[in-house]
Amino acid sequence: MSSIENVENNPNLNRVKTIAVMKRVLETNDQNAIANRREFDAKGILSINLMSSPGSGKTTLLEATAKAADFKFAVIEGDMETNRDADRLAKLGVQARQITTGTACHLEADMVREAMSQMKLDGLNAVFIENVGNLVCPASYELGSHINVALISTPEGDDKVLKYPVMFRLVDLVLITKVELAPLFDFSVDRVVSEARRLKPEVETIALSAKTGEGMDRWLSFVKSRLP
Ligand SMILES: Nc1nc2c(ncn2[C@@H]2O[C@H](COP(=O)(O)OP(=O)(O)O)[C@@H](O)[C@H]2O)c(=O)[nH]1
Ligand SMILES: [Mg+2]
Repeated sequence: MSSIENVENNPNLNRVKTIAVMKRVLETNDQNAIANRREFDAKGILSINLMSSPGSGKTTLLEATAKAADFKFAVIEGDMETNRDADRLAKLGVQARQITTGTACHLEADMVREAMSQMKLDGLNAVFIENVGNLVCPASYELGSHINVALISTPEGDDKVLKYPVMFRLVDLVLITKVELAPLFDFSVDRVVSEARRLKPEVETIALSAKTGEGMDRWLSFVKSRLP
């Protein structure tokens, strides 16, 4: 093997190269996130990034929010494939733009930027961004949102917070969803609240059910209290 091939196949060097590329990707993402935030600010819009495992109730929460909210909002939906979530919100008269990420397990700020450019943002009070469902990758990509929210549903189990510390250190609010099912899943709301506070003492927590309506008033008050 020539010395050039030796260098190119060196696993340590490849790791360094990968890290350098990732650093550039994240720096570019941060620039786009700053531009998104500036646009939200200029238009007086609160933007909220919803992150969770698939199926923990992000879209159902947005549907319930659409039925109860007295502020104007639009939704940016992130999924790897299909327009299903945007269609669910559009049915309720909410302006909803779907982003399909293909293979990516998270939204990036330039995807959100592109969606924003296709939306009517004037006159809105809030934009909810439903991230691709998982508790890992979305935590590494700023979108320009003012508030980051993690949802954890009772069927997922009450042990998840400390398993995904990067996510739970990032978020401003933890929503415990499907709370009416907590007894069925031996789910301790107190455990989740105390573990979330262990990672981030100032984090807010709300337990709610989009199906029974329990806790929805606290969620709506939380959002309204942060509108510009
Ligand atoms: N029992 C119950 N089911 C819920 C609640 N919220 C959502 N679901 C159900 O959970 C499933 C996944 O919800 P969805 O909103 O699509 O989750 P997403 O993937 O996080 O957007 C659906 O079958 C919903 O009907 C809730 O508060 N209580
Ligand atoms: Mg969804």
